[in-house]
Amino acid sequence: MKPDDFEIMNDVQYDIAWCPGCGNYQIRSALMLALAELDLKPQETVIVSGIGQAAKTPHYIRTNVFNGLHGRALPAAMAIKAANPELTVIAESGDGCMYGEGGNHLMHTMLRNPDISVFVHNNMVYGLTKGQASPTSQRGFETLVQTADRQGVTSEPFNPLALGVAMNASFVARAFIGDTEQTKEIMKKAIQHKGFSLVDIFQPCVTYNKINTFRWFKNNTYYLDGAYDSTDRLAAFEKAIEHDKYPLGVLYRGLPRATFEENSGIYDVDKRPLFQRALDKKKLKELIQTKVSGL
Ligand SMILES: Cc1ncc(C[n+]2csc(CCOP(=O)(O)OP(=O)(O)O)c2C)c(N)n1
Ligand code: SF4
Ligand SMILES: [Mg+2]
Repeated sequence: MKPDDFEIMNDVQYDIAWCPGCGNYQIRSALMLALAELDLKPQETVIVSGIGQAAKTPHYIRTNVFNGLHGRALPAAMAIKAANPELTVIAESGDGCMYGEGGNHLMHTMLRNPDISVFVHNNMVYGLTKGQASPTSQRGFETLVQTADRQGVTSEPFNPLALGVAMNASFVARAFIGDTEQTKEIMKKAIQHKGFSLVDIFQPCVTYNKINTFRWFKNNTYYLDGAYDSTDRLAAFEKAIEHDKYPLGVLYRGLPRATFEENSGIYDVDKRPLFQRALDKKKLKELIQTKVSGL
């Protein structure tokens, strides 16, 4: 496949509603490249999102799309994968959507280990709603709500990678979209990984975050070197809490384990995806009646 096979503008023409210079453009490009290089077909790929600037990404890529409520991408992504394991399922949203409103879903999805990839556009701000602090905003970050006279944001920033390692998420990585090539490579590894994968992607919001700019991310990140052992969980935790400079690359890979789809029992006997099976209405009715009468 070629990246152009994922170009939605070949089918429909509309404006992309992101500011000029927004990091989301490169994330879109990196993802289209990753999908093409993995030879995935648009019709076999689903991108699921919530609400926000980042969550618009699937609208601008030619694949299947499910756009859920704010913070609710992951239950939908998990259900889609369970109903049709043949699909490649990617959930994509912002730091506010995945780590704030959707934080509880993130935690439990990590534990359940569905074979999906989660790409979080982390610009350390709520972009869509015009610049409020997000869970990953840094201490001292000033907004119209977290004002200068109150020293801006006063709480500790949410650490998605430390959470991932603590929850034994099966793949935990960080990328910086100033480097499209490396981001694409990390995305490919995440998609190919069997089980849940989280990639936190540093992405500047040029309009509402004048602190964490392209230059800031470049000066405050470094790549893990070839000697780093991503299967060492304690080393991964140490890397996850580094903040003098933030490490980029695959921080952690857990031991191979069963996915949510495998554990659910749906495919123990019948290997066909759920959507190919005829619905047994009588059985369903009986099941509902048992549940209702048990209330
Ligand atoms: C239940 C609910 N709460 C709040 C909102 C308002 N809202 C929409 S997007 C958003 C934050 C988006 O921030 P983020 O996920 O970081 O995405 P970004 O725009 O920065 O890419 C909020 C609070 C909403 N749509 N629904
Ligand atoms: S407000 Fe920020 S995140 Fe949203 S499109 Fe503009 S630069 Fe991008
Ligand atoms: Mg954001």
